[in-house]
Amino acid sequence: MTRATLDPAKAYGRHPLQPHQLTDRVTRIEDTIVLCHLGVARPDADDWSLSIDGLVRRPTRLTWNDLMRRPHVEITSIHECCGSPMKPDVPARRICNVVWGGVRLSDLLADCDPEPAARYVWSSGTDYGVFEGETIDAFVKDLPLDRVAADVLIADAMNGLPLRPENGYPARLVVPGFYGTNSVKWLTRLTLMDKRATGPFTTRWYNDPIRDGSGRPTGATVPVWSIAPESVIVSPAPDQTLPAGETTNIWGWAWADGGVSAVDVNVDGGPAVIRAAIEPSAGRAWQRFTVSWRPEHRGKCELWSRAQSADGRAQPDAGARNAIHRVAVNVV
Ligand SMILES: Nc1nc2c(c(=O)[nH]1)N[C@H]1C(S)=C(S)[C@@H](COP(=O)(O)O)O[C@H]1N2
Ligand SMILES: [Mo]
Repeated sequence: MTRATLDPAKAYGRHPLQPHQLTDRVTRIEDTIVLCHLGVARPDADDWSLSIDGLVRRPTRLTWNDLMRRPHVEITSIHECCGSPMKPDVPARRICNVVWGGVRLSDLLADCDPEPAARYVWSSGTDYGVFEGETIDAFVKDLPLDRVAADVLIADAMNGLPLRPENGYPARLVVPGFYGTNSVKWLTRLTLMDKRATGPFTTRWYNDPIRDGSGRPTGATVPVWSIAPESVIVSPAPDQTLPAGETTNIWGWAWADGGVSAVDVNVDGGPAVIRAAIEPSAGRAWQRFTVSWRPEHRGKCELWSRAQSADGRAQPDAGARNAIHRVAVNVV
């Protein structure tokens, strides 16, 4: 296939909503985040194909029509950009919750007969250019092969509509539960390999330092794959005025790869927390939490929420991309 044109061939992103504006359970398409490191590629569906090769006994190439003929599923999932790979300590809060439509990668891989030595799936997009001074032939990411069975998709739709160019039209990878960076847009090639991908987006960038108990880097790193527990307070909004003595609902969204088991909310700056009511984890979607609160003392007050993942991790106070979200309100 011919190389996609890039328009414009420079980084492009959108981050339309702040946490207090995330009132919809499913984020409207025009409100979703967008992140393109190398510009928006514009491949034609007629010209598009997806090759699956590497450690497989039957390499294959799918056209757009081949993909369309496959059974499609829908998965509602949190979609989160982890923020700048150079700033793993800064919460970007670029999040939305969308319905992906597409074909299960596990179905496609079964036809290719992977070899036992295969452990990772390398995924390439057609975009290219320069990022952080480095010339990039193609945006290449990877994921563990054993994750594919869960619900990895070759997606061609978002919220029931064809993908927009900036979201990866005609088709992209979606790895629900992993940070957005792993979901390669304008996907054209999947390669099964026995080691991690060698390009800069999997070696130089998107590997977080592991710190010891006192916060010092150990020298070891962990790939930016699995989404850490996180929560945002949607209501009240920052600087909102709340009447003293009246009950108000504090609510927001919480999520983590594997689901959230608890959310604690703090309303008075002290150590005490209120355990929020939280809806049960449903697939990959974010979960609504609620606390009812009757403020007594007039003045400024800071609220925060802390989510705990089903596997027992909790949001840190600060210094991490999933640090707790604080909202200052005025009680009058
Ligand atoms: N081919 C390609 N895929 C890509 C990117 C990219 O620059 N090129 N950006 C990644 C990043 S960092 C994120 S957060 C998500 C964003 O997906 P969206 O723009 O559809 O929200 O796409 C990922 N997939
Ligand atoms: Mo991202």
